[in-house]
Amino acid sequence: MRETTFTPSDRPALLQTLQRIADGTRAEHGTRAERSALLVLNLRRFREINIGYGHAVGDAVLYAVAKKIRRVLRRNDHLFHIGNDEFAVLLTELKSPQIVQLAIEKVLDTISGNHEIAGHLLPLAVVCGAAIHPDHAQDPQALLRAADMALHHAQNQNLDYALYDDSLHWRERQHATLKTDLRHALDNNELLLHYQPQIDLQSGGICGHEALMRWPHPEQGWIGPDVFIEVAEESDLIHDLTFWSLNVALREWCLLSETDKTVSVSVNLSARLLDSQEIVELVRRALNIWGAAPAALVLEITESAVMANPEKALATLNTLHDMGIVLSIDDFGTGYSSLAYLKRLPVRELKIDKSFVRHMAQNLQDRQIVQSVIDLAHNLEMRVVAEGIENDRTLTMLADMGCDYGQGYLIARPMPLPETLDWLHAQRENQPADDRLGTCSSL
Ligand code: G
Ligand code: G
Ligand code: MN
Repeated sequence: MRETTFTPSDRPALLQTLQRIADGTRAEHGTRAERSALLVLNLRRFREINIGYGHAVGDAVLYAVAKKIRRVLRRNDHLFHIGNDEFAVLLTELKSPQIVQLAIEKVLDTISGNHEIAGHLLPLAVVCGAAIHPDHAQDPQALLRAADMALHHAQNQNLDYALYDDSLHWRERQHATLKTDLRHALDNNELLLHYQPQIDLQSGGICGHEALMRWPHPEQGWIGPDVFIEVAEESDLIHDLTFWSLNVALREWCLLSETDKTVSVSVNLSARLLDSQEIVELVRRALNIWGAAPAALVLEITESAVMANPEKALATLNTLHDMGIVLSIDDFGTGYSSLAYLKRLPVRELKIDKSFVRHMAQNLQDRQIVQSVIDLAHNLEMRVVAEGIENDRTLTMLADMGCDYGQGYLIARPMPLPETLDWLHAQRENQPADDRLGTCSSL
């Protein structure tokens, strides 16, 4: 087995070994070929260790990890240090592909946990991607790429490990194409914001609009944000996309709020943006460009985005709150909120997820959950928005239950800007100011 050195120089050695195996398989053509598996391992949070404890401790961690991995390998397996915080393990002469999973679990088990290294107790973990030769790829570069793809998949999906399969290749290609198209769409201003109005359930007045991104793709038709936001989140594109949406929403807010400057515009923020303060700068710049009042802007974040990294999210949200921006927790009830954090968050608004609202008129349990969220929000001095209102009974019920604001297909679907302006105009024409709710419920 090769000695592990801590310079990223073992990649050529890995490729050479893979080549030998590929040649051997070809020589054996016709007989039953032995399988090999390539595992690519990435040490989680190694950067933080290096920054927090210094490079000497970082190196000691790499030595310790290599030693531990080697201890669980068989005599014919190989270990390589192929990058800063990356190792590769080559398992040879596999009797069956099922053994790969057991081997991966053995390697992960030996690393994950607290280890005393260089006088520090350090929590370690690795994430692994694996591909099998010759099943997934024949030549060394392709096999390494397949294992890398599996690793990325595991990292994106928050898994401990992933084994390559053909759908990953397909997904990766789809994503790569979509990413290029999205970049192009952004540069050529082909994206749009649609708006869905929110009404005050007590007075019936219009209180805001949620901006929802839409992408009319030239070949694939309309692509929804649930698809392309994920693509954007895999790179820095999410920053540009967010800056774009903030700018467009604030520019168009001037039109949406023409007759009433207390009307707000809500923009959805990706979870990925809460981990750093960069979003603060984007928001500040957009507000400056359009001279908009911070209080007109509502930023929606999902509860799972906050809970993924509560301390960092809290720091970012506090800064945004101090700027005067209204923060809102979206899809409330679908994540795992810690009430201890909820209490500490500088949040002014809770949005009850539509999955509780849509059927609440027929479902007692949903109704009870909705009432509990309304009470929780009010006790924490937050206002509460019900989304997914689809029928009159739900609208009336929510008003009676003390819910502040409502949004849903009954009131209006998300609409392009011109349609939204027409809708606003029609609302003003048709409704006496004191009877908006009545008219709304007959929409
Ligand atoms: O509008 P639609 O139902 O297709 O939205 C699907 C999901 O995409 C929703 O969860 C919504 O919050 C999210 N979404 C819509 N527009 C944006 C946006 O501009 N940025 C982000 N991050 N998410 C958005
Ligand atoms: O995750 P978020 O709450 O941002 O998602 C908002 C999405 O919910 C909008 O894009 C819209 O398409 C969808 N939506 C809005 N109102 C309704 C509704 O009344 N019923 C349903 N099923 N979906 C709605
Ligand atoms: Mn939303």
